[in-house]
Amino acid sequence: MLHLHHLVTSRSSRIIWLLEELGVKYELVTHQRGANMRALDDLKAVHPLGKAPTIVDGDLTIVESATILRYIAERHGNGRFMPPAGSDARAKHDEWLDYAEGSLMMPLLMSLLGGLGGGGPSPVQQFAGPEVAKALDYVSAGISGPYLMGEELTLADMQMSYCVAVAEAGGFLAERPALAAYWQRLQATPGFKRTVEIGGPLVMPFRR
Ligand SMILES: N[C@@H](CCC(=O)N[C@@H](CS)C(=O)NCC(=O)O)C(=O)O
Repeated sequence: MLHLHHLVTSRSSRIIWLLEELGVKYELVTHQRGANMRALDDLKAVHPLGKAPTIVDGDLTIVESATILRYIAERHGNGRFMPPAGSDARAKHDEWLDYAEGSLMMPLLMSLLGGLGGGGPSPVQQFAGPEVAKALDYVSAGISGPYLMGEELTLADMQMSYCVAVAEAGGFLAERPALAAYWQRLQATPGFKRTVEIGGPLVMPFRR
């Protein structure tokens, strides 16, 4: 049976969402964070990086949310929640799927964590701030219906959900009503609600 290694308040919620939508049987293994917010050694015993999400499916152990989402949708979901391979829509979908971690998360986290000391914008925040604004505006302008890809919920939305949750925690949605409304729609879906029931909140309250 597929095992999903889930770290509390983390990106692994994305995978719970997909598994629940597909009705795939899986075992959830929940890991706690240490005092420094890092994963504890029990996650490193599963994969040398000690990161969540990690899945173990038979002989295969893989990390990286986007890769895991694609793998599960293809292997266990008949390609559901993705536009057909080779289509323009699929290329755009995959751009969103990869953009979330490849370009958006790094400046977002730099901006958030760079401000933890207080005392005005830190050099890290000054560096990352304009990039976050550009990236979030790009996502906001790209929402092409209720969801990123239009009428249908896709893997791209599941992937983006964590980014938008972090953006909200950082106060970045206040001046982006379209992105805030998108986040409301995601949270209102039965699949997302079930995800939170099972895995808990995506992010912990953040002190700004
Ligand atoms: N790009 C990776 C990032 C994985 C990642 O950094 N996960 C965090 C949780 S949100 C983690 O495992 N943190 C624990 C640690 O770094 O010790 C993905 O999308 O899966």
